[in-house]
Amino acid sequence: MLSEKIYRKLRNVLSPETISLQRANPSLDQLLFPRLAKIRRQPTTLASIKSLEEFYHLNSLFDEQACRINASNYTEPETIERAGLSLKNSGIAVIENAFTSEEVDAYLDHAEKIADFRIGSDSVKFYDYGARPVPLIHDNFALSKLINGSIESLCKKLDQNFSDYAYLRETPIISRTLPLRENLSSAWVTGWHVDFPTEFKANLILEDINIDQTRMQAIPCSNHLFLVPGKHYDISAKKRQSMRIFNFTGKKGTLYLHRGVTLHKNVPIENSRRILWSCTYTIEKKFPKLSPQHCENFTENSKTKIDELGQDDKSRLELFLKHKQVKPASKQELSYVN
Ligand SMILES: O=C(O)CCC(=O)C(=O)O
Ligand SMILES: [Fe+2]
Repeated sequence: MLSEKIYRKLRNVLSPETISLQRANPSLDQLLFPRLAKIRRQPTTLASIKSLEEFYHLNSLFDEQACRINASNYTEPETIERAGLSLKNSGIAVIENAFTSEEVDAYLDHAEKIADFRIGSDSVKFYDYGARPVPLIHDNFALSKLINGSIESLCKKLDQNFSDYAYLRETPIISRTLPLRENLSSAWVTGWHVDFPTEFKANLILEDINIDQTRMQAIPCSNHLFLVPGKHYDISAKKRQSMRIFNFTGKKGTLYLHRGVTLHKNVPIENSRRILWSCTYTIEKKFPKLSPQHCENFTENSKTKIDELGQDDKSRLELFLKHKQVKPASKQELSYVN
């Protein structure tokens, strides 16, 4: 027990929780975080891990056109193919006009009633998720082909034998972000970080986001680096100027995706509110992050809809439908870094 403690202390000295990206040592980190290194070697988690120099080069070649895909210009399979490719190359993808304004309004209507979520409410939390999840019966986003198709397309590109699913890992939420002076200090997400390596996040913009508003940023092609979840990677102002940084802006109905291995952060603008539908997906069933209460809420009144789903969509919902049999993962199990 003691040796474990000492090891962690030593590891923290060698690989601090806050480190400049330029000083990150991926080779050493692969030795210090063997569990993470093993997961990153899975074919669907990465293609190959690149050095910082190789990454800077890829980043300089980043093509914003390939990343912002206007769904109105393509068939659905074409959009999915492009999004899968963009996720592979740069770790991010944006699908404009993924959903119509009417579809978004219909969802918000239910959200106001069911989640007791009022866009204009004056909660002081940085993130506010409303009182309860909106059931699947009113949610046409969670199982949309644009999301699971794009993730599964990426996985097939990384591993031609891939035949699994993009499972919903958590209950979809409406996430309202409202940076205020008094909640900024607790907002860990405002530092550059990566999420779980096998996780994918889908966000749907429910209210237009402009460049001068609270938004997410990501570093294109950082998915090729070996970065450790739970750390903050500082990037100096000077370095930022020479790097391509992507801003997740867009009109209502724009969908954006990022891989857990992609470096990203929130850019908080005081008093500038952002409203998203948001959900995480996983390609492995091992790590559901579900509360039994949220599973009940999400599947409430939705039996007919679930019964009518095809077998593939039923599988994508498996973690919810079988949640009573699934033992919730412990904090330790949920961490990839131990
Ligand atoms: O709020 C944001 O823009 C960043 C959120 C984030 O870190 C995430 O979705 O993983
Ligand atoms: Fe994150």
